[in-house]
Amino acid sequence: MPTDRAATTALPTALRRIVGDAHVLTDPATTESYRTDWTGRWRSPESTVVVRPADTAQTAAVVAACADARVPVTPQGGNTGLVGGAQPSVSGPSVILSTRRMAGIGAVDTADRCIPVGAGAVLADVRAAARKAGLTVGVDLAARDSATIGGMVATNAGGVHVIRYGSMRAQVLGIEAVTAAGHVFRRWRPLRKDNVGYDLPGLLAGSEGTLAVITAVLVRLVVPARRTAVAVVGVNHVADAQRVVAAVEASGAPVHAAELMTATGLGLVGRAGARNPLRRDVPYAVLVECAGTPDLLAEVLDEQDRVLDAAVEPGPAHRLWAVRERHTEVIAEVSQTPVVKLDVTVPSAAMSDLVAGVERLAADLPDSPRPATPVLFGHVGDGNLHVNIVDVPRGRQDEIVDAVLRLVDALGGSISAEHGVGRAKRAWIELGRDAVDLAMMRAVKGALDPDGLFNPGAVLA
Ligand code: FAD
Ligand code: 2HG
Ligand code: ZN
Repeated sequence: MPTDRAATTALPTALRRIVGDAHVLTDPATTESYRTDWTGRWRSPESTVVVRPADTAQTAAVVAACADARVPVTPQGGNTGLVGGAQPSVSGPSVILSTRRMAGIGAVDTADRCIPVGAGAVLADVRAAARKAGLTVGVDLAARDSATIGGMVATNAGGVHVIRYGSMRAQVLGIEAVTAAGHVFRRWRPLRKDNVGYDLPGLLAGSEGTLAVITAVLVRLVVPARRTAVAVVGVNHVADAQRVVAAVEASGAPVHAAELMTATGLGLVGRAGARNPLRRDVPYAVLVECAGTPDLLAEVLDEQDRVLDAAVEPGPAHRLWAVRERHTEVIAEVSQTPVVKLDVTVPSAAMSDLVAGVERLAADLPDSPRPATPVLFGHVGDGNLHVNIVDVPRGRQDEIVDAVLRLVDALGGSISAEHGVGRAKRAWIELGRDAVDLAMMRAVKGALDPDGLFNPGAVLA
């Protein structure tokens, strides 16, 4: 969207009138944390203005003011996204609309099992509120102390319990959002069934700030299992990890999580203080959480001849979970170059080929400054693997991303399982989405945001 210079100079003044002086940030030192993403790889220009509306009405007024000034708006929640989606990259003036002040959490509706929250409410706080009513949110992830519900809906976040409860889209019972025209769109009924026309809330889920600013969500809640058991199980092969998960499922115990780790990842997090609970070194480990008792889970594992070793505990088993959850943070700390971070799914039968293929590709890279090392982990029960490669030489990063994503496509997978496309994967969107599909997506974008106000440069070029 072309910008009118006179209007953009006046924009901060107009925004201050809407949200108050304290909530329009222009000083680059103050805006730094909003302008840099979690990985440190994506940075917005210093000229980016941050505006922090308090509620939906202010958000609508901010969007209208930005539209008048022809200045693009990038919504931002907790800024924990891993694909650069919350960092405007446009060279001209642009605005980050932070939702963090819209963090209100309403009363739990126990009859219809849901909770109304502002888009800026942080997942951990919403989970805590639900827990007081004996309920929980079906989605959980390691960034729970910062990730916002609005950001999680906007990315259709996955996390560790997708295998049990589905991803964030499935947790949306109602939604409120500000459109590019500055209108407030609201579907807000706690209904499990509602088939009147198109699923617009479902469309906004996963739209990554390109179609509307989500201001509030009516989040579905679920009844947590009364008892859970967690095991970290050592195996020789990826296929054996999949067999272990299938065996637990076949036992009738609902599986709540199934997370793959490798010897490399276990070694890294172990050196950072999260000790491998297994008594021997193993090539792969799978963390399985299921409803039931540790005795029942141990019984199932005892019957599996592929199991090399296992540590079983009653849930929540924080010690076992820490080994899995610390991967992202530890990987970021150890790499001497920006981590190549991909998030892909393949059909279950292709998972072993994916792992072997990534290891081959990394081995072909030059050992500079150190050998490039793949650290693979993730939600194996959903076919979702997080491909992280540390110490990839700076000049070879795009090449390895391209090779891995083409491998994923060739294996019939998806180049974005749960983190989204953002800016990081925009150049590869044609892999896995054909011309008709892309044309329909562009038509949706054109209809809902004809002037390209929201998050230009993310998702679609
Ligand atoms: P942000 O990073 O602020 O924004 C993400 C995207 O959503 C951007 O495109 C932004 O424009 C848009 N957006 C944000 N808020 C709104 C809004 N209100 N309206 C419209 N658009 C909006 N992700 C997973 O899926 N599964 C995981 O298991 C997982 N684990 C993680 C663990 C760690 C340690 C970290 C750092 C990240 C992890 N993530 C995971 C990624 C991240 O936490 C999720 O993508 C999360 O949903 C982002 O929420 P956020 O509030 O931080 O959004
Ligand atoms: C997880 O499952 C997140 O922990 C982050 O999706 C994955 O760091 C990553 O690549
Ligand atoms: Zn994940």
